Amino acid sequence: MEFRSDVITCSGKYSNNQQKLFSYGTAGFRTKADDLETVLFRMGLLAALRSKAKKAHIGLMITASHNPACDNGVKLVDPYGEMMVESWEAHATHVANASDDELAGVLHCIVTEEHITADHTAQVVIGRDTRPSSNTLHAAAVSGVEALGGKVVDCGVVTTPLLHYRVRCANDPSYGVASNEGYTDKLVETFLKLQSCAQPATSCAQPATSCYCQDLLFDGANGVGGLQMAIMAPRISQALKLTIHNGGEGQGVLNYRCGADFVKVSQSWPSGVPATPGSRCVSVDGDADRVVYSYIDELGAYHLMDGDKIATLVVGFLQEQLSEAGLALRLGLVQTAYANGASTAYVNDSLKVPVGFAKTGVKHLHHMALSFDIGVYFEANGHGTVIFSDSASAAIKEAASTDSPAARRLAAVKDLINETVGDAISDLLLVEVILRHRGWGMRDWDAQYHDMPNKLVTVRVADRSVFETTDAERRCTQPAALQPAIDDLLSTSFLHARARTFVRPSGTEDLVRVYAEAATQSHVEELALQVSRLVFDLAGGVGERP
Ligand code: NG1
Ligand code: ZN
Repeated sequence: MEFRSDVITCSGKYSNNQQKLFSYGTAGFRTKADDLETVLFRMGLLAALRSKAKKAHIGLMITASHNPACDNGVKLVDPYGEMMVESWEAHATHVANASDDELAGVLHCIVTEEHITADHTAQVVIGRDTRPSSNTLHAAAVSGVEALGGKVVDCGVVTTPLLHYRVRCANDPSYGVASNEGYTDKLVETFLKLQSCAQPATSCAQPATSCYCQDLLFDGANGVGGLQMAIMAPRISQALKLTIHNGGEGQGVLNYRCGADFVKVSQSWPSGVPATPGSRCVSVDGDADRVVYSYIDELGAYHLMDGDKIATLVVGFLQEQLSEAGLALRLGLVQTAYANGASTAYVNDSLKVPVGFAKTGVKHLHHMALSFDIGVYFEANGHGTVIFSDSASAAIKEAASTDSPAARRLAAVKDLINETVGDAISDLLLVEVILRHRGWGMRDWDAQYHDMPNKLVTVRVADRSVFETTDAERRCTQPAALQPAIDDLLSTSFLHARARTFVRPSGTEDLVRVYAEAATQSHVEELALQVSRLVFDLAGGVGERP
């Protein structure tokens, strides 16, 4: 294949004039939007090559998820709607960082290494979020695909999970209709089917906390989730009465003091949503792939229901349905080190379902979940889904053809779930199905286990690449002095035995994260502070010492 320099720079329009180095991390490239135009053009080129290599549709999503509105990002999606394979991440980093003069050589190397031939026309499915910068970046990506003679399937402004769904359907029509409406119809119809078979919602004095209540406040983070929910809410109103807040379009700033990331990290109610005792709220993030719930009890106290609470609810439900349907399938949960210790103990000890630990980043969780017949995976921040093996799907389908209500419920639940990637909207509908099925209010759900007090803080260091971790990121091997110092701290008398802490470099931002969990909030505060200071002192902290 020929790579003329005027073609692969769009006659100089997309030149690499930057000193900045880009690295394709757990969520692709993510940084200030102003730095990304050439990167997006080049990811258009790379997506076209990946499509030729796989002879299939490839996805390209423009979003920086829960990050501030001034950021943006891009990630590529493989044919079955999964994150792009790790071996191509290095190609992405090389392509993004090459000088204009080096670029043709880098592209040639990829073509040779991946045995790419010119005979397949590239097809790239492109989606973008609501950020102001997404339009310009979209134009750059389209130009990149077209520069290599590829065709673009433009999904417009969509949630990240919808883009993953579109890629999957483009390559595997049996998964669903490959259009935005196809996705909406699939979720709406399956949800209404499941809810129409469920117990009627009862009315009681404190609906949101003591029994299932159809009223739900929706916090759209002022992003694309609000737009998608505005389409769906009227169509499901007979089963779920959603009131949309932070719906974007002039209602507020994207991800600012609202949305799933804000709610999870600050453990507080989102701004822009009325906070009345007895109300419950579901928050999604800026691109609607994460979801967390919150509620305010009758006494006015705030409660967070994070990804761990959702995971345990889903695992408990699937376990019960499998047993009712008489299906002996291997069910398992995959978590990360950030999972609250109480949730792990609940699933292991009370539900007796195996729990695996993967590194942060959904591709790692997804991969491990494939080892179960039915693998549930969730990050504590609310990113997660359920995946079914082919044999599990076949067994459920067969059982559903008999008159087993549980098997039929499982078959419908499989349709409701977006197996390609965590999907806030599909996940929240599943949560509602389970709560309704059980007649549970928020307090019933919350009572499954009590979270250990915990805290997540960040520390800036000169070079986060000096950090290395092991044991699913639960221990730090570099800088060498850090883990022994943390172990010393954990053995000191001010902490009880159940305290836990770990340090890892972020894969998406230029900082290091410190997580602490202990028996009391004051222990957590102290532990997080002490570990942050160790990181700062032993690993070249920048700015003010914690
Ligand atoms: P990093 O920045 O690597 O911690 C964050 C989240 C991940 C994942 C990615 C992708 C935490 C602690 N980390 O990764 O779970 O969601 O962003 O968006 O929430
Ligand atoms: Zn997101």
